[in-house]
Amino acid sequence: MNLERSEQIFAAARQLIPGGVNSPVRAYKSVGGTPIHVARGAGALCWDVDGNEYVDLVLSYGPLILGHCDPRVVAAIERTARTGTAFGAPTEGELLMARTIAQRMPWIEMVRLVNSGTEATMSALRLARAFTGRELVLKFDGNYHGHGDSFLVKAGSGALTHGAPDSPGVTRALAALTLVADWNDLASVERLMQQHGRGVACVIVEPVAGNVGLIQPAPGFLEGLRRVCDAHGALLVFDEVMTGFRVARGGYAQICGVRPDLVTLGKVIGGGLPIGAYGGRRDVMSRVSPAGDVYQAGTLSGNPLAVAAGLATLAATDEPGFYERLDRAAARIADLIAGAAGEHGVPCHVGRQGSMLCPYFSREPVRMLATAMTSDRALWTRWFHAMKERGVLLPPSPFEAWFVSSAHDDAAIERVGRAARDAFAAVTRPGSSRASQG
Ligand code: HOZ
Repeated sequence: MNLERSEQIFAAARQLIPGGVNSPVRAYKSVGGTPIHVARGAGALCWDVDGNEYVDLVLSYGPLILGHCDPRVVAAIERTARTGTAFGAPTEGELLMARTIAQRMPWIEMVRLVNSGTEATMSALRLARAFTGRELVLKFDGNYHGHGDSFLVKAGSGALTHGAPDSPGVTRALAALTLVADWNDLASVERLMQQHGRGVACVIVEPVAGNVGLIQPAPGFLEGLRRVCDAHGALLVFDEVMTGFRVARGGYAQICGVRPDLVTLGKVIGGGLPIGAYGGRRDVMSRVSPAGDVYQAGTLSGNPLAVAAGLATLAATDEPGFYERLDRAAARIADLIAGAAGEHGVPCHVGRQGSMLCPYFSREPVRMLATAMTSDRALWTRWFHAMKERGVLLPPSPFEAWFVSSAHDDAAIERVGRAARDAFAAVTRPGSSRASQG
């Protein structure tokens, strides 16, 4: 496939931008080859600067639940841009967004808009520390809560992909305040809480693990976290930056029925523009400045364009049957991938929650990080390139979830299925390994 223009841009970008990318998950460092440079997207498709067309299952890592350039979102952005892009003063849109979030997630009684998921989790942690008067945070191995210092300890996503789950630059003193338990293993949490519970401000968790591929919580795991937090006086924070308004109208908390004290959001609520939010119990959120004393601020927080794009996106997800249709589309993709793998003798389990999914090339179903790591990474890498060559764009890591949008129609889904069959055939053909590496 011709990637000449992408290669030229990438070569120049590497001189000016670390690794040539503005977020490590976009790099092809762990899979080899040149990241495609995208020229444009429409619906389920995108095109690179060399004119290659792809069915897009990256979808900006989650925000684009309606696909690229949904006309309702584009119209909202255009309309809003004509009235001004930022004011440093409150706008009515922010109230509408807060109301929309609180209506769909009634456990969010107050909410503060920020600019990214990272900001949301950092701010939630500061608030939990202030509210409880405690300093420790308990997180899970392989969960990723953005790049705040306290969370870059045994982190997933790009940190795991690129082999730096504990980032240099995080001070030892701060890292010592982060306890790490095994996700989906309540006993590991109970052990840590028995020892340190009186000092733990909050337990923060991805209710569905989406940064080590895609793993569903075991029955009772999240309920158990609620119980343990209550027993030790710690707050329970659900990081729903990925799952919020994506896996259900009310995020994963709606599905599991566990009521978190705080929730962090991002991605879908901005419809593809930068945004984040944290919210939850009124007594806790009332501590946020200027209502309370916990300082947190932002020049572009609640940005009118991001809010308009997010509101238009959320309104579209209100159509009857929206999430059911999305679920069916993702289920079909999961079936096609698993079926194609089976036809070619590749052991494969597809983790899926609604429109987020990830195939593991492993013999056992994946329940936690340790089993995710048993997925055949070398085979996955070859298959990733084979899929790209057949016009399907996947995240360049076996530890990133794929995303499906409402624009992924039957034609796009069947293209993914055909590509998967051909790609498995190519990578399992004797002597294929060199040919299919990008
Ligand atoms: N939060 C995203 C999913 N792992 C990653 C996005 C990024 O780091 O650029």
